[in-house]
Amino acid sequence: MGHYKSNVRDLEFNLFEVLGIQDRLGKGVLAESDEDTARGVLSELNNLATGPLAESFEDADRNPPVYDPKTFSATLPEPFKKSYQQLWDGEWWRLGLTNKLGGFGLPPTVQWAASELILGANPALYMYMAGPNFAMVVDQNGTEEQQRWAQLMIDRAWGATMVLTEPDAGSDVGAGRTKAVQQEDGSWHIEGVKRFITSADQDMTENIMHLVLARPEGHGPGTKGLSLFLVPKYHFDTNTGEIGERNGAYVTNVEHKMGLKVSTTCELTFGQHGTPAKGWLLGEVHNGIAQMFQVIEYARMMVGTKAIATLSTGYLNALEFAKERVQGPDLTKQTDKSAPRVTITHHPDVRRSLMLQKAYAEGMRAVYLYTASFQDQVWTQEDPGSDEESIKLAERVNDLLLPIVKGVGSERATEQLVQSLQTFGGSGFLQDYPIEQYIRDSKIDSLYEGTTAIQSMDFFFRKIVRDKGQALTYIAGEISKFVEGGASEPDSRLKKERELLKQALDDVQGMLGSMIGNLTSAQEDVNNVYKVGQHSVRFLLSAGDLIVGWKLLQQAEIALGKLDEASGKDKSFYEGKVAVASFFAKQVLPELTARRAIAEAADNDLMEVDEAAF
Ligand code: ST9
Ligand code: FAD
Repeated sequence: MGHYKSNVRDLEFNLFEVLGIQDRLGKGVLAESDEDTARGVLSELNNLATGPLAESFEDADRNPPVYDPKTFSATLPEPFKKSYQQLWDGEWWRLGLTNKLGGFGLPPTVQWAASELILGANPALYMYMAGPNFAMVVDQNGTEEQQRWAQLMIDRAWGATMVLTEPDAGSDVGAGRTKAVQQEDGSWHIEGVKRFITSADQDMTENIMHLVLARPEGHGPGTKGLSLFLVPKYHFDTNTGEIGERNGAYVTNVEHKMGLKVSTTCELTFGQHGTPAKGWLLGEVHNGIAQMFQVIEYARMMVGTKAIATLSTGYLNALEFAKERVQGPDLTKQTDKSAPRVTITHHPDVRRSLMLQKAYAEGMRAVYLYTASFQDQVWTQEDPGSDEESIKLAERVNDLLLPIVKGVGSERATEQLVQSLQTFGGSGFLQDYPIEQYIRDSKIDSLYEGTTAIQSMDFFFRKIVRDKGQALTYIAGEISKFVEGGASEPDSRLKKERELLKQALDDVQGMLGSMIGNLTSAQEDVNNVYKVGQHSVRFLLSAGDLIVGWKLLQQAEIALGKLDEASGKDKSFYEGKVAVASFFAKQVLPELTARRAIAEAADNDLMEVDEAAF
């Protein structure tokens, strides 16, 4: 058995029993797909993921890529390349594409559910497969000529990268100094050094298209002065895609990392080795940061899904171990030294930890698929009763939820994977089990694509304040509807849990109220904005807990409706849904009241502490 334990049952529960996506299939751009197609995709990909894709996961960690400074090239381990070839040959790169570019005609909900399987089995494979998806952004923004290049990127299976970060420009992308100088033929010469660029070299594809942010000479400071350039590793015949001369973009280092080692993280140097690094302005318009954010939004969703996928397999591995591991007597018999020894699943603390792992794994899965359901509306441009307004709202809600998927997903995964390891006891510390690699491989998820602090500020300042609370009001309204839904059934099994959810909603709204108050008062005393900054991550995580609690309860309600008819594995599955929702409502949501009190008592003492006193 490979390391990867998928949860197709839960993916299908979300898609077909909670979100009802089958009603969306078979129409418009989804005309070619139905429920069987979607289930078939998950089943086929699950076989590939748990088998050939997972197979090279451990080997690629122990035998990471080798960089040769003489040729500026990175060589990947053979077993990993074999897995990649199988993924490519299965044409899974079509999954995220529009019909026009050869996609399968499946909506984002199914695309992301399927992506979870690849990301859980061997995430770097997915990242190396960025070419077709990045080509879609080139197609959407490019000139007619560049749209042809996009097709070549797909047809010839090229790799692709997103190139923003520099040594002095990480979170602060606008500090980038890489410059672009226009040439007489309309192309540009890129000059500068980028760092930490994922997949910037590998030996699996004949070419790599770098999507690079650089500042044209004379353009202003900050992100708005940046433009997006297409910079291929090799020049190519623009009709056939035939590879030509080497372009002057060279990988000058590959980093040695804590985890995710098979994913090359490269220093990429432009125009400093005797060959100019030629680039072409995307769409011939200077709108780089907005164009790059089309890639970033996709990548943030991907990173959150990756983290959640890893947490899920971490939890399922821990659960399997716990069911077998016998240690100590039942707590009720602790004074009886001859009492029979029990499996650790009998110990209350192990149960607490496993149930919390399950809550975040399944709760965050529900959140990312709920987020994808808004992407479905945008993708299909149609929904029952939808009009331009509701599509705009779907865009806003998707935008609001992205920092939760990415920021909360990665933070909770990191935290709970440590608990998965704890379930194994000392064995978890060994490389005999996959958890230590999961922890190392997924820690990056709270760092790249915008750290958690950046996600929290995006959530508060852009997705709530700048949005004038429109998307948030929609979500709060949906939660309230769910809470009130219980009023007609006063004896409902979830009565207490609904009340706890209502309190959690009040608490998150209270936190937000105090933060908005501090932001408003910053007009008189600018230092008050520090009070917002001190609590923005706490607020993001709390909003995440609220939405996880809500989604778990919604699932529990559906499960309760099915329990009477269910038997065998299904019965256990639905009972698990009710148990986890109730546990989370009772053991996690009440913490929000304390977090609200902390945010409401915000002061600036922290900001006055002398740096030397830290
Ligand atoms: C990185 C890559 O870390 C890691 C992994 C790579 C993996 C690659 C592969 C992944 C794909 C794989 C695909 C495989 C497919 C397989 C298919 C099979 C299934 N939303 O607030 P302002 C824009 S890369 C949208 O003033 P500052 C907007 O245009 C490095 N747009 O910002 C805005 O203008 P306006 C990642 C947004 O103060 C403009 O920016 N690095 C958003 O100038 C300026 O906005 C980072 O993520 C948004 N949320 O700059 C950097 N926000 O306002 C993190 C901004 O007029 N830092 N815009 O609309 C930040 O995000 C900063 O907040 C900042 C600040 C740079 C935006
Ligand atoms: P910094 O920005 O220096 O942040 C340091 C700390 O300060 C963080 O905790 C951060 O949260 C905090 N901080 C910074 N600014 C603020 C602020 N304004 N408010 C509050 N806190 C703040 N980049 C690419 O362009 N393409 C890639 O493909 C890519 N892949 C990567 C792969 C790996 C393995 C790694 C490690 C990085 C990759 N990156 C890539 C870069 C990545 O996106 C950055 O590392 C990330 O954006 C953070 O930037 P930084 O490392 O410079 O940290």
